Order: sequence, then structure tokens, then C-alpha cells
Amino acid sequence: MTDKDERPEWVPENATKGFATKIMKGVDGGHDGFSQSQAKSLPSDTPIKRGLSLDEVVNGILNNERPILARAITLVESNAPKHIEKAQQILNQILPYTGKALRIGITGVPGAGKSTFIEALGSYLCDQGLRVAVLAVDPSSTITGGSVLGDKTRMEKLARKKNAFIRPSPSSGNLGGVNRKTRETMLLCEAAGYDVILIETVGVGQSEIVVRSMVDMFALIVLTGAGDELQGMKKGIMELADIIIINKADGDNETKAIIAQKEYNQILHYLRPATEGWETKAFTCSSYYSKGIDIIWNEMKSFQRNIQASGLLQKRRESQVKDWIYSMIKDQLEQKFFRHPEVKKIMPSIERDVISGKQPVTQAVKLLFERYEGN
Ligand SMILES: Nc1nc2c(ncn2[C@@H]2O[C@H](COP(=O)(O)OP(=O)(O)O)[C@@H](O)[C@H]2O)c(=O)[nH]1
Ligand SMILES: [Mg+2]
Repeated sequence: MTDKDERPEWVPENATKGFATKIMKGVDGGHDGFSQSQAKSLPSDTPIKRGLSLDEVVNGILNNERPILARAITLVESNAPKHIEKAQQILNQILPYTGKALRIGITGVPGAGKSTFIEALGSYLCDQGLRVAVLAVDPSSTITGGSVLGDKTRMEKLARKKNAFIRPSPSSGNLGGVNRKTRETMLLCEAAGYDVILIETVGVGQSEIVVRSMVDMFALIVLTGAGDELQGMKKGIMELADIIIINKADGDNETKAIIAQKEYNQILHYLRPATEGWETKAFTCSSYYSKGIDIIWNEMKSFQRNIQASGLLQKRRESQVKDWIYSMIKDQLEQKFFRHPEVKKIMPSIERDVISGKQPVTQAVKLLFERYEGN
């Protein structure tokens, strides 16, 4: 092909080389811009062809075909009514195969090392022949589109293991929506046969409460310098934890971590236990050097055995599902109320009246509900 042939036909006949237009040679590859050789080396989570039947999707999940699992999760994460409907059909079918995994929530301030810990624990478990799914609940990504967890780059080692499945946080919707999406994603992963589900969340706002309400065990990751940190730490979050992990116990930090461990254990003694019949204890580890991970996993296993034997696991899950029903009803009622055309119409004037003291709040709300109920 000559240079002239490559020019579009609208280029003037007498145009010199300076005429700024040229057609570039196409790249060697598919529409996604990857060359064929690269495309072959992509992980198997890349999209697959559309149009699978419900049975094919369900079987694909049960056989842990990762592209199908990933696509089912995308359906669960969608807000489109058509997708929600399809997702519910899938969930309905896989429900009998769920519930066998140990569900662990992991929280802590940004930088505590949650992602690094998950990577270390996840890799350790994969090496033991267990299958691990990692999910995330990140409130910042739902509000600002940013990510506090920022774990995409940090779990590269784990992502390469064939027994690991990593799914970043659903990035749209309110906390209620994220709650549903994460729970349903967890169920899909269980049906696909994952033995351990690790859910990372940041200790900000309500997200740790939401995650606490969907897991069997809750782990709090902290750093040394416990004296200062304990002062600032909300007692509430410590009372949610079934295990406290003092991370970065390496180098100069190791001795400090051991001192912090003693301090935490002393304080835990005076707190209400998160789980009836279970004593929450503090452990040290270095996620970065994968030190102490085996001891922490033993503690987690022992927790699982304990709550299984006492029947608490069953009870906890039953009450979690019940709470889920109520929280979903509340979410939907709230949305319906605020989207109601009559409510939307009179809301601004009601607000003005209340702010300027023309109307008491109780009466204003009563009026809004009358409009909502069509009276
Ligand atoms: N020295 C040391 N650094 C760590 C350890 N765990 C995490 N880090 C570092 O701490 C920083 C924050 O870790 P990250 O896992 O992203 O924290 P997250 O925000 O809680 O998920 C990173 O630079 C990690 O490399 C550890 O055990 N030892
Ligand atoms: Mg993180």
C-alpha cells in the first residue's frame, strides 16, 4: 500500500506531506485494543458472550466458571429492573448451595494494612487448598467515585492464584444498595464453592455496621502506638470485633506491637464481647512479611468451631437475614416516599414553613404523609 492510498479521499490532490492527515495502520488485534497474543493471556474474568440461558448461568456458577460468576455479579450490581429480575432468578436457584463459607469482615482505618492482610491471609489459605473470595465495601466509592480502600494494585499476588476470586466494591448506589449487592455477591461466591469470604471495609461511617451485619466474624486491624490510638478509637468498633489484629509487627515495630497486644488484651477484658461465649483477643502479625498469619487463621478456625458447636452461627445468620428483610423494606419505603410526585411538589414549601417557624415539624410530616397516602 502506498502512502497515497492511505490518505482519505477528501484530502486535496495537491496536498503536500504537511497536510495534517493520515490514516494509521490498524493494530493487530481485537476490538478491545488487545493484540491476539495478549488477549489469550488475559485472566478468565473477561466478558463472555451474551445470551446464556438461566440454567447455563446457574450451572456455570455451580461449576465455578469465573466469567459466568463475574457476569452474574454484574447483574446483581446493576440497578436496571431487567437485570434485577434476572439476578433474582439466578439467586433463587443457587440459594440451596449457599451458606457453607466462613464469612469474615475486616475493618480498620485507611493505611492499617487491611488489603495487605487480606492478600497475606488469602494467599496462605489458597496454599492450603482453600478457595477464597475477596469483596469490598467502600463508602467513599459510592459517594465520590473515589476509593478509600484502593486495593486494586495491592492484591496482585493473590489475584494470580487460581483459588482466589477478587471483586472490587460496587461503585454506585446508596449504602442500602451496596448492602444488598454485597450480600448477594457473597451468596453467588458461596454457590461457586468458595470456602472463605473476606470482606474489606473501611472504619468510616456506617459501613462497618453494614458489614458486621452480614458476616460470621469481624476482625479489626490496628497499628501499634496503642496508647494514643486506643484513646481515639471508638469503643463501639472494638465491641464489634471478634479478633483484633495488630499489624506491621516487623522491624522496629515488633516490640511495640507486643506491648500494644498486652494493652489491647487488658482493655478487651472490660468490654462487652462481640459474640456471646467468645473472648476477643489481640494478635500481632506482619502482613507484609506474612508473619503470624497462621496463628490468626487458627484463631479464626477456632471461632468458627465454637459458634458452630454452640448453635450461635445458625442463630446469627437467621437474625441477619431477618434484619436484611427489614432494612430492605425501610430502604424501599424511603425511596418511594421521596420519589412520590406529591411529596416532591410540596417538600420545598414545607421545608420553608418549618424553617421560618410557620409550622411545627410534627404537623409538617403528618401533612407530607397525608399527601403520600393520597388523602
Ligand atoms: N512494614 C509493614 N508495612 C505494611 C504491612 N502491612 C501493610 N503495610 C503497608 O502499609 C500501607 C497500607 O497498606 P494497605 O494494605 O493498603 O492498607 P489499607 O488501607 O488498610 O488497605 C502499604 O504501604 C503497605 O505496604 C506490614 O505488615 N508491615
Ligand atoms: Mg485497602
